[in-house]
Amino acid sequence: MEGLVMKTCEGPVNIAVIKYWGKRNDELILPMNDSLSVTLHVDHLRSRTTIACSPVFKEDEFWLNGKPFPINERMRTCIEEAKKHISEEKKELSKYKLRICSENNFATAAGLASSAAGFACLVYCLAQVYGIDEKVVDLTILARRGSGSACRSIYGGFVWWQKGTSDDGHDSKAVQVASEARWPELRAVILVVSHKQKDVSSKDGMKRSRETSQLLHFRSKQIVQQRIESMIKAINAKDFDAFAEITMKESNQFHAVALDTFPPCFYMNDVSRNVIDLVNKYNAYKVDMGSSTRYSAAYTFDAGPNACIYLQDKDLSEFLSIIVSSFPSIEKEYVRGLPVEVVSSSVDIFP
Ligand code: 2P0
Repeated sequence: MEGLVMKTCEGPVNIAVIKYWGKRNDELILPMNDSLSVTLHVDHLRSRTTIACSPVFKEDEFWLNGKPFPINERMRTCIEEAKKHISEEKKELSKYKLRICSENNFATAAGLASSAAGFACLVYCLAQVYGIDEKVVDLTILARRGSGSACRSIYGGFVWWQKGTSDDGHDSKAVQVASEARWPELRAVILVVSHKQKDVSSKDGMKRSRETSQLLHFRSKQIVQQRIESMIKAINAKDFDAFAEITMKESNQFHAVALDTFPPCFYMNDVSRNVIDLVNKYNAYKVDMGSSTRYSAAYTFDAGPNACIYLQDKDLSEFLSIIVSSFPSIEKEYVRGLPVEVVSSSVDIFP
């Protein structure tokens, strides 16, 4: 097709160990507090997006997982913001319509960071199509306009989203704290407890929490910054005890905020709570067996019932065998990669 430009990109999922919850500006997606995450290996949980751009296209069109969808407001913002930074030699393309085709290889909107991978991928792909110079334009800021957590999926490894203090959001961006090579023994096990979409979206849940949860305001002012500093120290020192304790306390506090929200948001279910119990028992068992660390595994849950368990390579096969015997219906896929070995179930434990 004459004048056709086409690019395909992949975007990884990230799982926060310091949680983002609550915006100070809904339109610009400016968070109330900093957050920090680990980016999972792109070969496993990922979005893949192809963008085609041609003078013959009559309108912008979008397909997600093979079905047509209207282009929503946040996608429109990313496209318009990307066009502002189009390179001189690609200027002509800004007049052409786009066809955007995305697919996720994991449960969309079930608390598995689908919007993070999706928008990071969309923005990265737009940057390729439009020849945006990444040295000049911070793609994390563009991705943030699609979905807050997406800014952290622009980088691999350990990524810190700094909330910034400006009103226009120019300093609300993500930076890499350390690459995946910093801690190659770290693994993540993803347990897909349910593929169901969550009842309350993150966007609506956050808004409700900001309006009703005193705990959210206390946490964002008094607790998060200290935890960010401790977490960065833990990552740099590869201190699994510190990493695990902060990760679990953050998950607990985020879900406490969800319960403190009025009416409350319930993101975990009974299986999620069983997973927490199992991780605690596993940690106690390892101490009994003479482990030199207090923790051998750390759970974290986002806005859904699915679990992410961080642990180190040496404990992976033992932990997996316990998971398999405790949750016999779970199916597993193993993927080697950085910085995590992801194991996800492809079935609902309790559909
Ligand atoms: C996080 N979550 O830090 C937290 C933990 C869920 C719980 O980021 O409205 O989908 O698009 O900015 O990014 C989910 O929030 O929300 C999220 P928007 P997003 O990963």
